[in-house]
Amino acid sequence: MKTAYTCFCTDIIHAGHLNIIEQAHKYGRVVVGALSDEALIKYNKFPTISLQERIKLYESLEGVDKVVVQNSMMYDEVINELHPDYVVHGDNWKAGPESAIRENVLKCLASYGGELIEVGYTYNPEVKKIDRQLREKLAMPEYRRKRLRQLLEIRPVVKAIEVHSGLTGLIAEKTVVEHDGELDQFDAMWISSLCDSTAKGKPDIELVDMTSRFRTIDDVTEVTTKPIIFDGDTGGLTEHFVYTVRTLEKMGVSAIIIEDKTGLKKNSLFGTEVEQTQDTIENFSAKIAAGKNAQLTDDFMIIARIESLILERGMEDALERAKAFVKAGADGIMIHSRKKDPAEILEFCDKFREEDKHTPIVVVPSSFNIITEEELAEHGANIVIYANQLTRSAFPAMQKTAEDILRYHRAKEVDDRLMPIKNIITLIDEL
Ligand code: SPV
Ligand code: MG
Repeated sequence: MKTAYTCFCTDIIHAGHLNIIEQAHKYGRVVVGALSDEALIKYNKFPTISLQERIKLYESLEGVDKVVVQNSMMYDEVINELHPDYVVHGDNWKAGPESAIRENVLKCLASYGGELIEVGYTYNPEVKKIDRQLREKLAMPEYRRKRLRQLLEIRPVVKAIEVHSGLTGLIAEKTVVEHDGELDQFDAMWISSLCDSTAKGKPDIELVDMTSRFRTIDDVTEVTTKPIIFDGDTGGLTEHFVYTVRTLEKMGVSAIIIEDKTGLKKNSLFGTEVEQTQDTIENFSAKIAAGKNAQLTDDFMIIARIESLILERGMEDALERAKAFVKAGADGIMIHSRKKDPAEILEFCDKFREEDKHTPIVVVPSSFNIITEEELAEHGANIVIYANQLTRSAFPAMQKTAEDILRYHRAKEVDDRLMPIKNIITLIDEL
């Protein structure tokens, strides 16, 4: 009896999957691979049911003989183990980053004479509707909010990128690349106060009020499903902060990061060039505790950001604060630096981890951009935020286009570097 293998990465079975099983059944006994949580996430699909539930779901389908776990989106391991005579897949993976998976399957099968069977992908209105329902479920506040904590359990390092609008949200949501034989994508979004303010043409001094910041969150949540980490600046007055926590929770935001500064906040990357005042440990601990007391769910995280290295107050001060803020209830610590050399960040991570093995550490490698996510994770960092790169890449591109149109009195000269309108439209979902 020959074996036909197919891999599923879905929480809901629709006609398309049933068709693949039916086709596979014509070739032999059907083995279905259930993609592991970690592999699913890398593939830009977040599970809404557990792996065990997915296995049970696939086992219950008529025509399925066996279900195995596939631990990587690439097929090497599973094909080496099963040596299926056939791999059956929908024909919707010939273009885009998924074509790397197809290439991988073809290479594995060629090594022993296995065959790839491609089945016309069913994309009828019912399938479309189920796809949409799954996305909508992920976009709902109760699912989105807990997703950051789930990712911290699953991912070796959670990668967040700055967003400040629906469009940048879509870039964070949809960008997937094939690299080193793997697909990769961002896990979360960072609503930076710097970039949110910059997008509104305002300085990053807590001038853009919370109502306006919430409006940005609305624009982002409207078109995305990934979890949000909100840059809450100083958190403002404690009496106001508790309301901010409640609102963010309701909106489905996963975490707020507040920094231990007081008075007129300026962007940290100015360091000691501008006057900035660090809050006392007592005051800031009280703010954290009040926020934790106000939140309604266990999902939401309040992360304390320590400015001691930015303000050149020393490593000991940073570590003392970290310890105190965790004691006050902080769910994570963000340590920031504006040095190009990551040494002080790594020293902080190593020393903090000597005493605290679990509290998540967040880092923002804008200045110390030489270091990789993997190296940061080796020193105990759990979340890496790319805090401003989308804004910083868009701004000079727009400026140059404006200058060149003025220079040439027409737009022809700039056209080569513009995205065709058709491509912009493909980014935006139509219902
Ligand atoms: C932001 O992105 O707004 C931040 C990070 O707070 S930084 O600009 O590096 O201070
Ligand atoms: Mg900020």
